[in-house]
Amino acid sequence: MAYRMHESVKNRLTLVSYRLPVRFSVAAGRLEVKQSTGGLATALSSYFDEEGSHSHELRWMGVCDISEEKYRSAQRDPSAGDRLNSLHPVFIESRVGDLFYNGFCNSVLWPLFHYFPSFVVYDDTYFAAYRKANQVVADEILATYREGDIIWIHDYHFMLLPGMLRRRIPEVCIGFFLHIPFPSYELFRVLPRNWQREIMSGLLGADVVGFHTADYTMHFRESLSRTLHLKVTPEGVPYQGRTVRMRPFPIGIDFRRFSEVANTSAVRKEVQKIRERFRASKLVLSVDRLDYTKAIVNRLESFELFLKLNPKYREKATYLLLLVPTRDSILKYRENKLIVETLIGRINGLYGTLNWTPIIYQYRSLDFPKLVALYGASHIALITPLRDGMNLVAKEFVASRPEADGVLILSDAAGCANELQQAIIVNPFDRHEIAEAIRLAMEQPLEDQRRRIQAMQEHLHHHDVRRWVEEFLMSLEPQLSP
Ligand code: GDG
Repeated sequence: MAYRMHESVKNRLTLVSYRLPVRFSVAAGRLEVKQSTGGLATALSSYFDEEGSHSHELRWMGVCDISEEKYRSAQRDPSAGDRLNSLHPVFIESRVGDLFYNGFCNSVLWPLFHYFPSFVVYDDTYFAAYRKANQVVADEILATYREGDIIWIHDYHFMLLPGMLRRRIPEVCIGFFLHIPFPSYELFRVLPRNWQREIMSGLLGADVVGFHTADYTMHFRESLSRTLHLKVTPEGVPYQGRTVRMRPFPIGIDFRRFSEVANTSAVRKEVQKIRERFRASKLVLSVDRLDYTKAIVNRLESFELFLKLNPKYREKATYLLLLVPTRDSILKYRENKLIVETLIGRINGLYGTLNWTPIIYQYRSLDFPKLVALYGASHIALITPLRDGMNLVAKEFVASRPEADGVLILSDAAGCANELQQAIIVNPFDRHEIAEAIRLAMEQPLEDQRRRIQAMQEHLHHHDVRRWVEEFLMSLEPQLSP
């Protein structure tokens, strides 16, 4: 991979995230490498895949999808050498890995930080595995550490890691970024006290802790003062002889890539094809992992309410529901899938006609140009999570509109609602408000659409993923030795 780094940062950079930007598998003894989907991998790969200086070294550490034995014994394609060399897979023993990822990460932290405390599963073995997995990654970093390295840790999987590294290398430069919301203390306090304290002191091992929004930063500050009784100043938190800084860094997308791909003749043709196929009706689109935080049931019921209250739009609006498979080894996810699929069947049975299926449902992921074509072909993007750290899909839809038409309906509980204020902003719990927003979007005059989409495009163009990476890395500069 030809990675580029901010010019002023010369030191080697280690990114740490749960997933690597690629997924490995082995077929007929050969190592196969596929691009990962998912918000973080998409955003960071866009930036670091760019051509640029090779004088800086970058490596990306993440948990390997396959066992160490499989990985090491598989044959490699020699032409993939460079790309593979900058990736540093870490191997976690499968039982620990399961309790860590499906257990503590996705059955405790994920539901709690997204305000679903009743979905949290309490199990002491989960936290022990979380600690162990963080330690495995810490050991790997420590074993390969070079003086001056910058370590940029991503997301809720590794909140203990900054503290583990700091204890062993007091002068190490560490940034931490949380991609999901940091909840109000009223939620955080639900965790056993010793877990609260361990997580907080783990995060304080970093020099800079970043969040998507000012609200998440504020919640974190409050939880710090309530759990560790620290004095939080506007500059940061004095802790063990250092000052830990914290602030919002809203993530951007690769705006240029979306707007350019949306303008290619292949994608334009595909858009045309989809529009012709749905000539009689306007398309309402949503793209999500099939996760309960995305409130797909609520959204389907809102679409149904829209059809019920506005009979003139029957056969004139089609909802394209694209759901990406995710975490299906967790019971809550399997239950949610069943509920969603039953509901789709009921609504289609009730309202569908020989000429029209109200909801078209796909449960798979698409390749990038197909996704951009769907963004371009749809009239409305309906993005209504109950909680979402940022939500990149909303930004990608806006970036993929070459004619600056279309309408974005957006939940006020998505981090990006702070930035995309020209969207129709809704309360994701309120089905009536969402149904009414769909009606308004169907009727929004073209000049109004253009004014709103253009303003949002301008914002996204100036606050893209490059700027996000650079601002975060620059915030670490005071910590770097000259
Ligand atoms: C976490 C936070 C935060 C989706 N379907 C396909 C596909 N995607 C890509 C989209 C987008 C990404 O996946 C999803 O991004 P999100 O932001 O919605 O969500 P998470 O993965 O949950 O990420 C989130 C994010 O981190 C970044 O900080 O915004 O709040 O939860 O980029 O394009 N890509 C392709 N085919 C698909 O079918 N190629």
